[in-house]
Amino acid sequence: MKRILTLALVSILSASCLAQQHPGAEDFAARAASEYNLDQEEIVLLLQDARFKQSIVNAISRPAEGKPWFEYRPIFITDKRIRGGVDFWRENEVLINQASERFGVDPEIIVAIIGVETFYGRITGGYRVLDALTTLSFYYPDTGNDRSDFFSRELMQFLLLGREEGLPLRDVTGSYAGAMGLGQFMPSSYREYAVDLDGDGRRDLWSSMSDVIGSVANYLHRHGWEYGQPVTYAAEVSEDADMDLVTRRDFKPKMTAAELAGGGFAPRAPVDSDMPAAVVRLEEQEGDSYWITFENFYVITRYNRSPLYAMAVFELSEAIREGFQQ
Ligand SMILES: [Ca+2]
Repeated sequence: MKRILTLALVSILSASCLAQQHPGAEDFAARAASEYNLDQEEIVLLLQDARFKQSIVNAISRPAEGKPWFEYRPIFITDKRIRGGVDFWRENEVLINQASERFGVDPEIIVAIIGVETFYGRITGGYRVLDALTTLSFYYPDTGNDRSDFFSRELMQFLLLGREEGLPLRDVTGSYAGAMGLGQFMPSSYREYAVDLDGDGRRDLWSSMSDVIGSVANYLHRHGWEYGQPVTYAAEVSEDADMDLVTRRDFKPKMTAAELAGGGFAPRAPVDSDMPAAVVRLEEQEGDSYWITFENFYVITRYNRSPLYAMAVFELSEAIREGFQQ
């Protein structure tokens, strides 16, 4: 009996020794209470259980999207990931068809997003989301682009998600940035776009394949996916092309295909001349390649802002579709 008491005491003591006070956490908890009617005391205790992780700071300081295209592409466009996508599609064909029809999103894009995000659920991230969002809210590294406000908002959304979905906030795991489940939804996206497609009353982005596939499709649908429309075509670039037309940040098409052709960037496949389009440059091993991108390309960048990401999803989707149709 005495031994058990001693053990209990030791574990209480070590728990309290481990309790961390994060800079700004008190204010955050007060805001959670005043703005969202969350229990302030509970949030304080929850945040004391959150751990600062140097590995998360390191990971956010060197994202894969900082690489040139020719180094980024081989991470995602592999035979294994293509075959995995074909298998995933075959295994979930009924659900994928359902989601594709209901939300008007091409099936190969749903498959490719899940493939790029988590290798079809094989790698969903081993960080506690609580640790990830706390670290990035209160200890964001000096990278010249302070995103701590973004992560602080996501931390708040995570708390609200816990209340709404009954998620065990101390146990939920995800990526180093706090993205969750097979489709890697950030808390705000989870709240806004996840769907309960299997109708069991919960939106489960880990173990309900129906909810996972439906949620990815709904996300793309809500951001404006156009079924059956092209994502991007390679561009033929004339010698006197106007390089100021190349898009660097916002991939929302602002010109027409005809205007871009007039500026020296012609798509290598026929498109309507009034089709909204943009031009994207990718860094190849030798020189650059140029791509005419359309609304659907922009929609993929709503999932991840990087044009490299959108191009990887597109290329993977094409390869998977070919494999699936064989
Ligand atoms: Ca469900």
